[in-house]
Amino acid sequence: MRGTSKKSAFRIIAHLDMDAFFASIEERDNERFKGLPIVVGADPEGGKGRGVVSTANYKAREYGIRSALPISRAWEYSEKARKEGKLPAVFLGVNMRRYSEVSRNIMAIVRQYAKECEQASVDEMYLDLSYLGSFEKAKKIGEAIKKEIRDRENLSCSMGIGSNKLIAKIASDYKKPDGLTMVRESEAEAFLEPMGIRKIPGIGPKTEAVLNKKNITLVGDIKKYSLGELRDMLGKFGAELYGRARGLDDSPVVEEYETKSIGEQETFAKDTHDAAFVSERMNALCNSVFKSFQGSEFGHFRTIAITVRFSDFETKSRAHTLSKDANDITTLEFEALKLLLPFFDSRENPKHKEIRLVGVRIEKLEECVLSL
Ligand code: TTP
Ligand code: MG
Repeated sequence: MRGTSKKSAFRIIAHLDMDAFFASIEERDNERFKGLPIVVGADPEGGKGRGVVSTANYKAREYGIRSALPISRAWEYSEKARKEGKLPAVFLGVNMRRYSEVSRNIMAIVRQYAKECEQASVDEMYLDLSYLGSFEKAKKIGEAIKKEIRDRENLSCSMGIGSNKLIAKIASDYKKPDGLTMVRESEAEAFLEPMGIRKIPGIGPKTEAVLNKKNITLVGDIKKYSLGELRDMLGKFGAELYGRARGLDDSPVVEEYETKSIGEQETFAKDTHDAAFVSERMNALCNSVFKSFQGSEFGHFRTIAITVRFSDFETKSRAHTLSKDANDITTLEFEALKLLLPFFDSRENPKHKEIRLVGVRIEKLEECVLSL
């Protein structure tokens, strides 16, 4: 959504992101893990595990362990460290229920400081602090929020303050952990120019490769190209990038209807082509998701989404939104299977790759409302 009327208005936006969120909670709650390298994610199974790292604390990051790394690799890095006489990492499973609870507490603290807040993920939030009228005041509020989170939750976060969401987000990542970076509008372009292009939200490995081919490695390099040239290179996103490289972003902080979803995924012990097996696992996941749904405060779902990861880690998601709300397992299983079937033939799997992981998720959840 683009706010046209807000385009030229003076704004102060803050972005807050918790530090090593899942791992910090584990470290906080378990005296015996204090100061140790911690990895939260799939079971490493002594190096044979096939899932990935959700996150690692900063101590474990010193070993090269980070989000989305195969857990087997994380295990290798930890073993290597151990052989060098360093502390091996503590590997822990994901306790999402607890992290969501902490997330809710933190978001409630943050919401006291601004009327307009937007939760962007489990551990990040944007706040519109324009009402304060000055960056100096915004910085004081930023410090107060950090202190309150520290005092009440015993966790650290990093914050960025800027003239829009784009700058605020990049600034919060600038000094991690426990940082506070403020970038005024007049400083924004100089702040961005020396950064690697991956710092711009929306530039992933594929876009990076396209841009690298043109010798574009820093944000400043993007500015050497015209709007038309960037559009030729990257289509619609090219036009978007033209603005982002200049620190422009007029998207408002929107108190969105929280996109709640319930989902699960499973990495197979062995990559497979076996359609019957994969369908059976998908059904089992549907049943498990349905149980969580029944135990939740929600009464209906509208969207069913599946994820399939191939042996080379290529990952595809497909979703279907129903024409009306549903609340039954049959619909869930049927729609999930319908989305899955094209992955067994050339429609979604033209190279006939083996499947490594499948997942299912229900979205657009609605709370039970009593109707008269
Ligand atoms: P992030 O904010 O990206 O990471 P982080 O909070 O662990 O570390 P940082 O200090 O760099 O902000 O993600 C928040 C949480 O989301 C993270 O603790 C775990 C989860 N997560 C995953 O499960 N998988 C992922 O690939 C990523 C990036 C995050
Ligand atoms: Mg974080």
